[in-house]
Amino acid sequence: MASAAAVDTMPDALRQSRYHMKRCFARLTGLGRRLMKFQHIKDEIEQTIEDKIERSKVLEGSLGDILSSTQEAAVVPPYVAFAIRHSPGIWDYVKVHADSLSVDIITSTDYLKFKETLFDEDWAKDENALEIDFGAFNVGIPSLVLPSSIGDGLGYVSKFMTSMNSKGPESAKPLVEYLLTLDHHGEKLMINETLNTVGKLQAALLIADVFISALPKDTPYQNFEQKLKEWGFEKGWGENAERVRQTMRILSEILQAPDPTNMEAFFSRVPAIYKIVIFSVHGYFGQADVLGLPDTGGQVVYILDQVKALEEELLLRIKQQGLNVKPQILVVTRLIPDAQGNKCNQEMEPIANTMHSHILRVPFNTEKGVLGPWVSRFDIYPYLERFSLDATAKILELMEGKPDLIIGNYTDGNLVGSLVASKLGVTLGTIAHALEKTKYEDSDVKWRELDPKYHFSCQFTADMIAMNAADFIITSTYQEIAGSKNRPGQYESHVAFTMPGLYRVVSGINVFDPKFNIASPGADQSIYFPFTEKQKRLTKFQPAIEELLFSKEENDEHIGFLADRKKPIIFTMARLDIVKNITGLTEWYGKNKRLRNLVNFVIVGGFFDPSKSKDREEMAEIKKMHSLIERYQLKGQIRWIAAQTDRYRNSELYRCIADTKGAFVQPALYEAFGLTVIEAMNCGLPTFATNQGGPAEIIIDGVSGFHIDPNNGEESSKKIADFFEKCKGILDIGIGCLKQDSDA
Ligand code: UDP
Ligand code: LCN
Repeated sequence: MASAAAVDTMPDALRQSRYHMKRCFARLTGLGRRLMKFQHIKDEIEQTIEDKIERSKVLEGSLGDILSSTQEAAVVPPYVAFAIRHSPGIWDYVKVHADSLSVDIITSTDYLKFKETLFDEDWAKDENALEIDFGAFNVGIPSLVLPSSIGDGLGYVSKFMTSMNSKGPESAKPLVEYLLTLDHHGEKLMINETLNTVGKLQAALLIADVFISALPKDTPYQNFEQKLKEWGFEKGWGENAERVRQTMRILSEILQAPDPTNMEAFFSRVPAIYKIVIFSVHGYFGQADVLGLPDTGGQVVYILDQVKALEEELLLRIKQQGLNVKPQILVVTRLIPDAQGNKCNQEMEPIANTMHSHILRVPFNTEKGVLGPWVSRFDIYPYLERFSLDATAKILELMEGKPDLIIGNYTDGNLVGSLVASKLGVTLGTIAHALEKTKYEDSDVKWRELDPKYHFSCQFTADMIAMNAADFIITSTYQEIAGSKNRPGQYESHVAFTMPGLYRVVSGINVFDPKFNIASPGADQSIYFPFTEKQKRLTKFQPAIEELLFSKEENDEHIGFLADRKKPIIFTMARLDIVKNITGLTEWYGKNKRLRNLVNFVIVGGFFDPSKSKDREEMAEIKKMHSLIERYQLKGQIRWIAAQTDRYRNSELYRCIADTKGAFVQPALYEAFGLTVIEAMNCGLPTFATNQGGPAEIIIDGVSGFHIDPNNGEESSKKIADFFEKCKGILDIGIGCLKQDSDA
């Protein structure tokens, strides 16, 4: 979506500051062909117009607004092309001639071509270069307009359906037709062919209402089932008279004069889903001894939490609607024959605290047989098509038919989900929480350079196929879809982008599509509760945690030691991915003497021996950790603990850190959501978390925690040190007062 109005003022604004602007543009083009980010452009302008007053005069008004909304600029002398983002999801592209300062509003396609010339000029000029336009398939699909409504798809769809059903008596016909399709194993639900028109349904609902109103509210459905059947009603309206009457009233009101609240309420009662398949393919997907292993973190925790919640919800709805159906949920993942002492080599595993949910593991079959070892999520693509076929066969067998809903998670699960859903003709929901594209700067235009390591050409293609195939997309936050004021969202970065030499995406996804819905993950409150709830504390873990944190010896589980155990602890826990930036935090700590004097530092993550890891990034990070501990002489102040796999013990670890009056720090270069942030906060730890990604939306800076800038370690470590200094000051005053009291 673009707003040409804002850039319409650009020619005038440039004209008014012609002298300074000509110098600025000469400076930009003087640098030669390049891609520049906002900060870089700002620095150049500041250096050109040295005088502060002059500079602010020039940058006041619309020119300043436009420049501050610029995400990047492609410099191809004598032109500079700007990608301007006015607000989430709203972009304009303009091309300015550096000498004449003439301004042309250009299309996203032209902007991408301009950008491509910086990387592969021949391809940029090639008329046959592959161009992808998913937008072309969206004609006629209703779309939101307001950036503030992005992510509230359900609310919008309810309103849209309300308006569609308000166009006269026959406009509810599709609703009647939909109800007629409902059945379970061939048994009709809600209505049968007797009620095949809006008029007949309305009349029958009236009669039924009079009849049911006369019954005691708790009369079981079976007692009046026969009567309702005579009028054309089938099972599914409710378990007793009260519930049936409510459901019928809601529908009668919709047929009389639809409104979004009733629309949503009615559809939440329609029995349509009993069997769900969730694809979460990569990593070690298990319930024990897997967390902290490469590629195995929040996604596993999140899916297992969701399965429990989904099963509870299914059971409740089935009961409330008066049906006698068993739900079934299968989490389908990869079977890893070379599992490292966990259950990832078992085909079926019941999911704890559920009755009808299982993990189903299907191996990666290749021409050479079943693949044994774990495979990084970046290298997984060659196996997925075959996996989809094998998984489909197994699912059909176990479910004795098709599932009612397929959910994908992360790129690989979403791609498999889209293949299986399209083959079986089943509704598809996708979840990503971590699209890789925004984690690595310019990962699209630099795809050639990054492909040997990350295979982004496959990953971004898979992401776009899945997100466009999805009937709905669940995101963790608003920022995941459309970012914040200054930073584009993860999905938004797929709107228009290019991989020079491969293909150009002129319309990859529409962030205003109502398929986007925000439903944030939570932390299991029965595990992650505040350290102050003494009676609930998991004291059985405390001796082991004491050893883990404070014993002086180094072994396979911990290295380093804490010489002064009275100091508070700053704590971090993550997989040792580069993006998690644990080495960054170690370096900030190493460099900041004040912080080192105030607090100890405890890390949980990875292994100590790089040769034990099969993950490229983890190996590099392990080596870096050792060299930082050496360079900054951290022993005595740092405790590095290997990845921990027990969620219960980890929750007590957070609380033990809180006992030391410590804090949690999440320093990621980019974090999609960040489960550790909410786990730590639930345990009562003051939390400092990256301002790049989900945590920026989870935490209100200075109110519920603190934002830190992973790209400015000095400022971030100062912020942490200031906090502890302030706390120490308050504590010293408190101790002073207590002493005075006792002296008196
Ligand atoms: N975790 C763990 N042991 C570790 C590292 C992480 O149990 O050594 C858990 C952590 O408590 C959280 C999840 O793994 O539940 C990590 O989720 P997050 O969203 O923070 O990051 P992700 O790993 O998904 O990128
Ligand atoms: C993936 C991530 O990268 C994390 O930021 C999330 O917290 C996790 O999934 C669960 O949603």
